[in-house]
Amino acid sequence: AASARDEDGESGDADESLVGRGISRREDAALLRGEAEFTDDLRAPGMAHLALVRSECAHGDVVDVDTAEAAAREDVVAVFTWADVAASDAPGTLPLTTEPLDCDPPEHPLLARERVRYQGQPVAAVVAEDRYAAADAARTVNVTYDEREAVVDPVAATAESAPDLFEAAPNNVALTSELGDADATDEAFADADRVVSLDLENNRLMPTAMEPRAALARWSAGDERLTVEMTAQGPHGERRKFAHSLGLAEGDVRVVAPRVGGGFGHKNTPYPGDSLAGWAAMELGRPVKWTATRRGNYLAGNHGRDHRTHGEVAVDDDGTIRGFRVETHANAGGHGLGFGPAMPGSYGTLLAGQYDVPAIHCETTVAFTNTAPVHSYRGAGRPEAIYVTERLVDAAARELGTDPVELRRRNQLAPEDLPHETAVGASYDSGDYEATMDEALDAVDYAERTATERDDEGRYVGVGVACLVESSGFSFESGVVRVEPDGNVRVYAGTHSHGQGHETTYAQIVADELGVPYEDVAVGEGDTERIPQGTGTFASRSTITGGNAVAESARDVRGKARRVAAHLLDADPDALALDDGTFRVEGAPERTCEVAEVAEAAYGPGLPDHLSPGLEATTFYEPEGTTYPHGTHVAVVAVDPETGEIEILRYVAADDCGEQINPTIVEGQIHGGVAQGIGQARYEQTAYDEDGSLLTDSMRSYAVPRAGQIPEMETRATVSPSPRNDLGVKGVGEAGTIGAPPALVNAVADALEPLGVRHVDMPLTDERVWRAIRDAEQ
Ligand code: MCN
Repeated sequence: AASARDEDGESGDADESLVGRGISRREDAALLRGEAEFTDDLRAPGMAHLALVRSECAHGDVVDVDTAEAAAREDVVAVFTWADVAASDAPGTLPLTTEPLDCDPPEHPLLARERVRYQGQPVAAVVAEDRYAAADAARTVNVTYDEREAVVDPVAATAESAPDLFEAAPNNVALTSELGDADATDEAFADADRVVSLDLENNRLMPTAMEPRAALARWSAGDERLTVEMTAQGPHGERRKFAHSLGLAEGDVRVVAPRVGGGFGHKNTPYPGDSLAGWAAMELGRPVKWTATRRGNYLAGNHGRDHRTHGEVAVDDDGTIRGFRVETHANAGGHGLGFGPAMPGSYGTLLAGQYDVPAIHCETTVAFTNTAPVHSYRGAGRPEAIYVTERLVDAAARELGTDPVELRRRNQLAPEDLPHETAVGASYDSGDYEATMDEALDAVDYAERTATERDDEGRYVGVGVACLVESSGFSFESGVVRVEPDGNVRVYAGTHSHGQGHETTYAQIVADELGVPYEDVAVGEGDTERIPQGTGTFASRSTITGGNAVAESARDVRGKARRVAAHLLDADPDALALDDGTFRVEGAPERTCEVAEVAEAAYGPGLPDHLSPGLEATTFYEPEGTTYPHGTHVAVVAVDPETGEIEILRYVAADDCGEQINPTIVEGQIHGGVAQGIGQARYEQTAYDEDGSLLTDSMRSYAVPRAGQIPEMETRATVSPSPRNDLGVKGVGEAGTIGAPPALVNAVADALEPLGVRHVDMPLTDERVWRAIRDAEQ
């Protein structure tokens, strides 16, 4: 990482560089002491509170919304229905984040028009003087529905007999996509010695951030501007959403995201609640706050995953993989939000995994159903893809009687094969996949392993390996570096940290690039008024895009600072070295000036004509191409054949995210991701009944793992710098959620192979595992 600052030889000493050091996160003290301000902590004079009346019916026509009792209650300011939104100047619908669809995009109204399509869809909004009055009044709103038949399963939804959600989308098909070469794949399958297939369900998940979604909207009638403080992963995207749904110019909306207590993908999508807070603030001329309840968040915050896949691998007897054929039905839910997990770019293009596979064909059908909209949850498409690949590779090895690791070795791309264009259009950049795999295998002494063992308690012990590739670095980001007149440095980026630690890592990058002390650099994100533009934080993109944007701005600022210092020191700019905030004239160490002096001069009078005032730079950075982090996760499990209970004995994650800005933060990201991956593999299952009622609408019924259910994990790292951006970095935020599910399912399949169990769908609850054992025995 030091290479980025070496172009003029200012810091040859990598040991002094901040990049690469695992310093503690500077944001944590305020978070741990409870001093950080979240949206719901904010108050505004005259603020009213908005509560949503959510539909309890998953599919039906709205016959009547009786608001009389609510409107008559003490402390209620107003009760709104779609008729009120329609009577205003606002369009009142949310934009779709992904186009084109196979059908005309069905609009998502802020409040249900004639029909509701998922349980939890907002039907009315109550605004009251306090939060409790709003919630109590919302309960008295009486909605009458003419119920329709519901469909919740994405395969069933596409059947002729299924009820249609939208006239414009026959058979509920929102989107179909095809990747790869069907003919070449057919040929590969015809020629191969064997075909191994699996039917896989990628279980539906509900992102569970500690903080539910919230917004505080203020309308300034004088200058007709809307300011919304809210839980956002990408404030500029939210600003676009408000402009679209409320009929405002983007420049007349300011979105500020203060501290945000976790996002995991579900605070990156347009929702009715926050737009309604904005709309109500404009209608009422007073600030309006909305904070989702946990149940509301579960009912209508976007869900993740939910794929049904038939996968096939064509393999020769010597273990050479000839092709993959994949057919997936993905659930879009009751309104399109973006279809993250089903988009070809994030799902199908990852299906080659780490392997040299000549032919791949993937067909995806995305179906509307009467369930909450499905969009991104940490990984959004990549965990689903790698799960398919790694389960198929494992199944092929078992079919051939080959060690699953040997089969992987045989087909893994070698460093000299990279860059490599896969049969589904991904262009891998760099990495030694086998070396990283060996790091993980060495940690569990894989080579010493004998055939499936039983432990002292008679439990079956299994080892599961999952090799992953991820895509990261999507789109552009803006970054501003400003040296204030007193020499302190402010950094702004269009990304948004809601737990990732950008305040620390961006400060490391800028302090290095600029040659100033780390303590002098402050990082700000999450304000559309301070930051020129932004794409936001998702898809492990921030370090590649935002990190490089602030690095480039810092380099520009340093160049300018050097010219100003040269003027002050009456020296040649090329004869200056900058370190720890001080410029020195080479060969004359007594001739120095501090960055603070340079800054004062840059803003003060007396600058020579060839220097313009100011010490600031803005960069719009777009990486040269996508980067592909990789890694291998290994799980060792023991399964009790009597009860189906699993114990994770070891979990090792070996990951490669290129140059690491902060190894401690990288490790923390992997820990968090693996915890969520274990949640998916073992506990979490979003359940609907056939009428579309969410059965898991609280943390009592939705099993997010507790700390005690997460084993100790061991991490290992290799470093393959990406040639596609200046810092040589790749993303790491999602590696854990990608690696853990296939590692665990492969481990359980390995443990239970002697019992004839071939596959168990996630979540691997005791009951499911026990049933799989019992069914195999019969
Ligand atoms: N990092 C690093 N060196 C690298 C790569 C990353 O030091 N080579 C550091 C980064 O500078 C940053 C962190 O690791 O501090 C994660 O960086 P990156 O991989 O760029 O991912 P993003 O910052 O874009 O974060 C997004 C990613 C996603 S997609 C989800 S979802 C997610 C996640 O990060 N949600 C999170 N991690 C989360 N962590 C917390 N605590 N809360 C969430 O909601």
